Parts: sequence; C-alpha cells; structure tokens
Amino acid sequence: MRKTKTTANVSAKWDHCCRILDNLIDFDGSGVIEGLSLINILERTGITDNLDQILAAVESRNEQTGEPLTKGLLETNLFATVQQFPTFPLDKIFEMAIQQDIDHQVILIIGLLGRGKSALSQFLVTGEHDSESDDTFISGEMGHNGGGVTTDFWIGHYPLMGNTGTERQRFITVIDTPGGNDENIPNFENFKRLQSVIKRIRFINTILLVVSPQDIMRRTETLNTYLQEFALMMQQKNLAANTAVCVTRGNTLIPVYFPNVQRFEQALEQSVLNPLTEAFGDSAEYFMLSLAKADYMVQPELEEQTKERLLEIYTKFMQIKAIDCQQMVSLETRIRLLIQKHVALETEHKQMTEDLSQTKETLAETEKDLEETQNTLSETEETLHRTAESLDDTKDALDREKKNYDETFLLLQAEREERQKYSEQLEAERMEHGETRLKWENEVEEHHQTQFRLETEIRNHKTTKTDLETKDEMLEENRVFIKTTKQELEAEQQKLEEARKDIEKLNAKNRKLESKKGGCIIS
Ligand SMILES: Nc1nc2c(ncn2[C@@H]2O[C@H](COP(=O)(O)OP(=O)(O)OP(=O)(O)O)[C@@H](O)[C@H]2O)c(=O)[nH]1
Ligand SMILES: [Mg+2]
Repeated sequence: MRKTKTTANVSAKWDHCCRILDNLIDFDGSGVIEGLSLINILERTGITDNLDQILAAVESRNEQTGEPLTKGLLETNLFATVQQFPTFPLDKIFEMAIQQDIDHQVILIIGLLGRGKSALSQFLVTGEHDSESDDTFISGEMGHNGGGVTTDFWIGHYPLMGNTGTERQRFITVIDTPGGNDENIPNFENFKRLQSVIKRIRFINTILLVVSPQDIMRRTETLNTYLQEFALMMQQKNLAANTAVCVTRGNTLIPVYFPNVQRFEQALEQSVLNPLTEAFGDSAEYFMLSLAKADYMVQPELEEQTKERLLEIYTKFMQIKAIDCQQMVSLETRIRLLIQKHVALETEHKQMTEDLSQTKETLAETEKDLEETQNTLSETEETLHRTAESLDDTKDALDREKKNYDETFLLLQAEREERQKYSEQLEAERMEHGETRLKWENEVEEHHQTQFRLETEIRNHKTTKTDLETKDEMLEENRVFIKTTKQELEAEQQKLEEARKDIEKLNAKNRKLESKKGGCIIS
C-alpha cells in the first residue's frame, strides 16, 4: 500500500473503527446494534462529540428503513465512509456511516502474473481500462521490471465503474494484488502481507480470480499451487461461495484459441475450475470480459457487455455473506500447526504402515485361502457344470415324465370319472343288493322256517318211515304170509281144481250113469 497522508489517515481511522466494532457485542446473536451501547463504547474510546446526533441517527435509520442497524452493515458503511472522507473526525464518520444508504463491497483481485488484475481493478472503479493511465491501478506488459507491474497491494475506494448511473449508489473497495508466482516475490511472502492487509480490513465480500487464455490452454501446476497457497492463507472452509472467475481478453478465446464454447468450457473446467474446486471447496461461476479499448474496435458491443457482466458480479455478491477475516491465524502459526499436524500424521502413518504390513500378511494368507477357494470353486464349477448337464437331462426326463404324468393324469381323470360312474352304479347296485339281501334274508328266514318244517317233517317222515318199515316188515311178513297163503291157496286151488276136475269127472261119470238109468237124480 502506498503510504500517503490519506492512506495513513484511512488506516488510523479504520483501526479506531475496528476497536469500536470489536467492543460492540450483541448478546442475542442477531447482530443488531443498540444506539446506547454504541455511544457508550464511542465515549470509552475517547469520542465525546456529536453523541446525541449519533444516537438519533441510529433511531431515525431504524424508523426510516424499517430494518435495524446491524454490525455487518455498520462495518461496511464505516469502511466506505472512512475511505470517502478520511479527513473527517471519527464522530462525523460514524454519524455519516449510520445514515448512509449505499451498497458497498470489498473486492479482492487475485491471479497469476500479468493476467489483467490491475486492468480489471481499474475497470471496476472507472468503468474503463486505460493502460496509459497511472491515476488508479497501473497495468503494464507482463513481466514488467521482471516482477510484474503491481508490486504491492493497491487499495482504493470508489463508486462502482464510476457510478455513472442515476440509480442506487454502489461503492467498491478494490484490493489489487501482485501477480502470483512472481519469481522475485514468492507466493508465501506475498500472501503473508496480503493476509495482514485483509485482516485489518476485517472482511471480504468478493474474490475475483483473474485468468487469461494462457491459463485455459492447459492445466499448470503454477495456478494450482497459487490457489492452494491462497486458500491456505485465507483459512476458510468454502471460499468458492464468494468467488468468481474473470476471463480477460474474453473476445479472443473463440475462435482464436477454441473452436466453440463447448471446447472452451471443457478446457476451462480442466485447467481452472477443477484446481479451484480442489483448493476452494467448490466450483465458481465464470465471466468473460474484454477490458481493453482495443477489444471494442472490432466489436463495440463488448464494452457494454463487460460492464453488464461486472454489474452482474456485483449484484450477485451483494446477496452473499462476507468472508470474516478477523480470525485468520498468521501464516507462520498456520504452518506451525500444519507441522504439528504433519508430525501427528507421520506417527499415524507409522502406525498405519505397521498395520498395513500386518494387513499384508493377513492378506497373503487370505490370498492363499482365496487361491484354495478358487481351486475349490473351479472344481465346484466343474461339478456344477456336470450337475447342470445332468440337470438338463433330468429336466428332459422330467419333461417327459411330466408329459407322461399329464397323460396319466388325464387317464386317471378319465378313470376317476369312470370310477365315479362305476361307484355310482355300484352304489345303485349295492342298494339293489341290499334290497336283494333283505329279500334273501327274508327268504333265508323263510327257508329256515321251511327247513324247520322239513326237519319236523323229516322227523315225522322218519317216524312214518319207521312205521312204514315196521309196516313193510309186517307187509313183507304179510306178503310172505300171503305168498305162502297164495301158494297154499294155489295148492288148495290146484287141489280144488283137481278136486273140481275129479268132481267133473265124477259128474260126467254120473251123468253117464244117469243117462243110462233114465231119470236125473240131483245130488
Ligand atoms: N486486449 C486486452 N488486453 C488486456 C485485457 N486485460 C488485460 N489486458 C492487458 O494485459 C496486460 C497485463 O495486464 P495487467 O492488468 O497489468 O495484469 P496484472 O495481472 O495486473 O499483472 P501483474 O500486476 O504484473 O501481476 C496489460 O497490457 C493489459 O492492458 C483484456 O481484456 N483485453
Ligand atoms: Mg497488476
């Protein structure tokens, strides 16, 4: 920073403001400033004039805007006012800062040597880039004086792009930095000084990383290291939220360096956005800018386009919370902490190496097991293959069986139906049989009775037979008797015959004898 009387004033007054801001504590964490506690602190730091007006300014601001004055707003307004009116007494500066209704941003411009950082800074504050002008941020050919053109930080407070518009007042505090990776000024020294500057400024709203076509052509370790070291110095988890990438000489990129937007974006991603993501925690939006008047000679519309893009960047970061730079630890302390971490990591690494060798041994055993398992697996695979084949055969057989089964099933079904019919028939027959059996039983009963009767009759018959036999015997006897009698009768008859014949002969002899005597005598 150039030590002029003005900058000395700004620096001293801003330091005083910071002491007051540090003492402003809001107990509810809302950041809202109480007028009374503000004037108490002002009084304690030696500001005694104008306190009533300051208190009134807080109250009237709250009434007018409907929004309470916060510490963040007072901080940015104070920084703007201190730079605008560095010769004013502090009480007046506070009163004006409270009353100011402006937009203000602190913009940090970073990038490698000769990429257009100073040109962009100049454009941001004047609305144009004039490489001949040395009123504001001085630009020059790359490598000027062997150490770049900008060799120290330039801080300036200005209306945005000259604020020619009639609308709301927009202010910027631009911090232009020396180009990164300057061989004469190593990044470490550069960032060490930058850190103390931004620590004093307390907050940064916007970081603009300026890149030119040469950064996009290929990914370089230079930019990567620069971004990593910058992030290390800033000590923020996510710088990307407050970062935008500005591509200078934007008009020359397509088609001079890249045939189309797609190829350009691919290259930008590789060479700039990826290293940025690695260092800043996330990617960032990019904006193509054409800063030099020479660029507008062929395409005049580029001038307006560049202004619009810068306004877009400004508007975008007005919505985003500023990076608080008060807690930044010095780079030496940071490096000491990193060394401590490194030592701890080394111990951890040693332990991990031991663990690793153990794991390796286990792994070797596991590998052996694995090999065996692999062998078993390949055997199993073969078996499986064979099994699969026999399974296929079985499947075929099963299909055949299934077919047979289906056929059998159909047959069975038919048989079952037939059996059903048959069983119905059987049932009918059984019923019929039942009836027949009943009939038969009746008949048997009847037969029994008949048998009984027969037996009775047989018995009777036997008796009769016996009687008959007795009678037969008697009859036989009678027959024999008859026969005998008959024979006797026949013999008698014969005798009778013979007697009759004798009689007849006698009669015949008698008749002859009578016929001889003349009369018949009856005998
Ligand atoms: N045509 C054209 N030239 C540009 C553009 N941006 C920067 N330049 C030129 O590029 C050269 C380097 O620009 P500087 O602004 O000095 O770059 P720097 O990053 O500040 O450089 P150091 O401070 O040395 O690190 C100057 O001659 C600029 O005029 C641009 O968009 N278009
Ligand atoms: Mg420069």
